[in-house]
Amino acid sequence: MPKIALITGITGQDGSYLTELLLSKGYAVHGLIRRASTFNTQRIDHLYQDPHDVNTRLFLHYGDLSDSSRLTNLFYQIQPDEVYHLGAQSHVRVSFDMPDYTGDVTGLGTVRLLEAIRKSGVRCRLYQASSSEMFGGSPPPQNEKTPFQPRSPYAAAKVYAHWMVSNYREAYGLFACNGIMFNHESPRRGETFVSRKICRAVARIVAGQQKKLFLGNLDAHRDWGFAPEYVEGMWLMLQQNSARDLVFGTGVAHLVREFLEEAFLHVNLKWQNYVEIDPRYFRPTEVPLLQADPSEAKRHLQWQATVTFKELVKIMVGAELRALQLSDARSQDASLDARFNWFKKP
Ligand code: NAP
Ligand code: F7E
Repeated sequence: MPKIALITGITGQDGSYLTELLLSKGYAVHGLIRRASTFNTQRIDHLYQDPHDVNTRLFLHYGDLSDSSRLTNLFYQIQPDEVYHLGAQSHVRVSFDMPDYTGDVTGLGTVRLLEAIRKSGVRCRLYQASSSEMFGGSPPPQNEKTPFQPRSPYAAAKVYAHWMVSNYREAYGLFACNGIMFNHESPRRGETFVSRKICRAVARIVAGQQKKLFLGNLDAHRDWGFAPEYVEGMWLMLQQNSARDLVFGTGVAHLVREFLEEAFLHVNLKWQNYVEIDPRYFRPTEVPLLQADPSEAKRHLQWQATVTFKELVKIMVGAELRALQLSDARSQDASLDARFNWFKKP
């Protein structure tokens, strides 16, 4: 019998890569999707399988993290062996506009999921998507012992989710892990996160479709890695003999300004000629410097990020240029193909 996985947030960046990873390992994958008036499954459309086919291993279920009874019913119905909880209102800037909603979905949504596991009595392992944002104002490098100092409604909601998962592990013996992941990006990143916003703008400027790029704070440091490597870390956490929380990152931090510089260099343009600062993208409280100490993940899982900052920017700018047919589809990086042969290239 194949192992059964349930993924919340399957339509997101990480959910799509994780689905590919688990399908490649022979899992049956069930995903929670939100009902929307427009299609929201673009990131997993290439994985679609006809539900009438007996060999189908990907199943999608309507549901929402705000709906407890639906979550509980899905556990009875699916009986998963492994649960990957990735669903969230994940945008930090937006969380200042929608603190109530963010607390409900990102914080309480996790509690609803934990309760669904407990009430249904299904014996499963749980991965929960904690975030480096929880470290907020704590000085770098940040690791499993670093105190949390959340600086946004998003980060505060994640801290709540994190501690609730720890509590259910202690109180009810649930095999539950928090992966404290630093920023990870890819060509499938949401268009309003800074990495994708910059790379998309570079291609559109080259194509003559955009003249200016409006950004906020260029002086924050982030530890940016490549998303497919991070979903491998999620899977590894649930294959261990015991549950523990771990930090995932590259260990190297760069300024937003450096990301800009690197992305525009790929097309031989000076970013200073195109970028303007728009205060609407500033956050009421910013997190100045996130840099992981991922040594515990290496020790316990032999997990290590291998894609460098320069490679990441190259992958992302390259994907945007190809999407606008500004470079040859065959220009895909061959070494990347060899290293990540389990996922289908965007
Ligand atoms: P993402 O692309 O924003 O995806 C979020 C997913 O959650 C989407 O599938 C979204 O559905 C779903 N979702 C949102 N509200 C929901 C609700 N009320 N009910 C059910 N599903 C809902 O995020 P990501 O980058 O893949 O990140 C995955 C998880 O890791 C998130 O929890 C994020 O907070 C966390 N995280 C991310 C990073 C990172 O750098 N990427 C780092 C640390 C932690 P729709 O597609 O319908 O919107
Ligand atoms: O911002 C600055 C911004 O929105 C990065 C989420 O996945 O990672 C992500 O959160 C930096 C910040 O990511 C713009 O102020 C400047 O300093 O790409 P971001 P994030 O806030 O770090 C963590 C780990 C998560 O858990 C989250 O879910 O870039 N910045 N100008 C800008 N940011 C955005 N979005 N847009 C700008 O125009």
